[in-house]
Parts: sequence; structure tokens; C-alpha cells
Amino acid sequence: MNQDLAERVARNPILRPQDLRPSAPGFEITCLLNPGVFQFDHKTWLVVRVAERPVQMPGKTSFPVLTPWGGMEILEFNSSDPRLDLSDPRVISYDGRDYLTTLSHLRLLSSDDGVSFRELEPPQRLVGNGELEAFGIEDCRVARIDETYCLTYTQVSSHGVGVGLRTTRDWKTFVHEGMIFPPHNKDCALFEERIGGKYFALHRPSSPELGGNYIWLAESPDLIHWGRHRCVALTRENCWDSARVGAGASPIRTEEGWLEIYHGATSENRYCLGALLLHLNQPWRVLARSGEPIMEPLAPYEQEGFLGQVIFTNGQVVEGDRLTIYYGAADSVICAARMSIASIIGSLAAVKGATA
Ligand code: MAN
Repeated sequence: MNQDLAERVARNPILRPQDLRPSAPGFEITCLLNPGVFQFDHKTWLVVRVAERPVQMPGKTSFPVLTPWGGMEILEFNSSDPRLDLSDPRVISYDGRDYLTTLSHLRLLSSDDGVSFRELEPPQRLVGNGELEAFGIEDCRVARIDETYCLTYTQVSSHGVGVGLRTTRDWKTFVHEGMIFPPHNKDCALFEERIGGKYFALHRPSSPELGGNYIWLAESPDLIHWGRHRCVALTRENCWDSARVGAGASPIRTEEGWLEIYHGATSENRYCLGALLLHLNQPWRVLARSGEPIMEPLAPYEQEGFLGQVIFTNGQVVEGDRLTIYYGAADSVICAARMSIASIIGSLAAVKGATA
């Protein structure tokens, strides 16, 4: 049964790779996706992920990596080399080693109406920095805690995939706090309020042998040191979220509990959205969860692209009952859709044994 609750913006996709300029000559923006979202200076802002690579030459597969001294290096393979595995458009495997096909950085765009976004002049870019970000930075979530904006994002390098934290108050100067969740971990969403005096974060470690790709909760006295880890949401066999689940943007406080929009994917990489309702004072208790997706790839721009059948969100705006989610569609373009928070909560199935 199709329970898609999203009203897609008529102008979708609201941003495409050709809407921005590549950051270097000879480069192409391959994908523009997965924006973090925040309100600042009476405007809506996106921190978009710009995934780039050199314009590809026939017979060659080339991709950029960042060097420790702040430059960039292009690596190149012969596409016919039998040691090369290009079966996943996102990953280059060569002789058992993995690289990414594109290098991502983040760019700031702003809007007065939440639909038409413009880049700053000159563009403001956040780029990978140091050994742990040599393959780029991706999928930034923005949480506003008191007067500080906290950016949690994916740090990628040959050492693995982890979660980095940068903070800012003015979007001009940033404090680099380094890696807060080591590999393999991503999809870190901070709660924007303390609970019982502690900071809380949803995050997604991956455990390839025992376990899987599950959503966990951690707490911290200072946003840097995280502990009391608890697993809050597993994947579900034969379901739309059977292979991986991961948090979207910061949980939304409602009277019924914290509402968290999350993505779930199958092993065929079909990504849909669902929701979790967490207890207000004990957020490790899941009260309710989507049985069916609240949004699934239905529009042509969600079904076809760099990686088709993908809806992935890590940014949203809440105005009363109206939730505007910003999302990457088919890992290629940026879209927006609106949903009623009450109807999301109304669509959830109570989790057995959970009491509010
Ligand atoms: C996965 C995908 C890619 C991403 C890498 C590293 O392969 O989500 O888009 O670049 O992980 O995070």
C-alpha cells in the first residue's frame, strides 16, 4: 500500500549539478545532494554536498583525493584493468582497496522563500581538512544548540568513514572539533536540547559481522566525549528498511515524543524515509515506528540518476505542524517536500511493550 505522505514542491528538483560552478577547471559536479539546513539572518540556508570529479576521458577512470599539505591529487586507472571494480557508481575498488568515484565538499546557499536558493558571491565552501578527510566531507547535519550551530558530517579517508564536528556562531569562522565517532560511523543527528543536563546524538555505526547498520543513541557532557551507547533501531527483515537505517536531521520535539525522520534501505539500495517516535525524557525508548515508508522514490527524479531509487534526507525546517524536508533524490539533485507532523505521528505503529 502506498502511504507516501509527502507533498513534493512543484519546482523539484530545486537544485541540480549544472546550477553551481565546479570548484576547479576540468572538473564536473557529478552530484548535488544531501543538504543540511538551518535558519540564520532571517533566511533558510542549505549546506549542500557537492560531489565532483575530473571530466572523464574515454578508457580512463580518474578521481581526486586531498593531500595532507592542503592540495589535491588526481589518481587515474585504465578502465579495462581487470583489478578495477566499478560495479557501484559511488565506489572504485582497485586490487581490494576502496576509493570514492567523487570528492565531496560542502557549500552554503541561501533563500528567502525556502525554494529558490542562491550561492554566496564569492562561494563559501567547507572542504576536507587533514588526514581523516582526504576523500572528502559529506552529508552535513546542522543542529542549533543555544547560540551555536553544530555541524556533524561524514569524514572519509582511506582510514575509514567517521563523524566530524565543526561549530560556528557566525558562519564565517569555524572551530574544528575533530572526529567524534570513529569508523565505521555516519548519520549523526544531535538533539538541539539537553535532556537531564546531557547532550544526545543519534548515530549509525556499522558492524559487518555480528550486528548490522543500526541507529544508536549516545550521550555526552560536552558534545566531544560520547558514551552510554544504546542501540535504538534495528533493520527489519523483508521490510523497506532491511539493510540499513540512519538518522536524518535533529529530532523534532512534539508533545508525543521526539520525532525522528530516518532513512531505510534494502540491499538493492532502494532508500525510503520513515519515522521513529522517541520518549521525551528517555530518548532510548522507541514508542512508535513507521511500518510502511512515509516517503518513497516515486517521482522520475527520485527513480533515475547517479544512484536511482534514492530519497535521503539530513535537513529540514519545522514551522508549526508543517515539516519541509530537503533531500537528495537519486544521489543526483536536491528536492524539497512538505508533510504534516501530526499525520506522520498518526501513521506510526506503536512498538510492542513501549509505554509513554
Ligand atoms: C557510501 C555512499 C557514498 C559515500 C560513501 C562514503 O558509499 O553513501 O555516497 O560517498 O559511502 O561516505
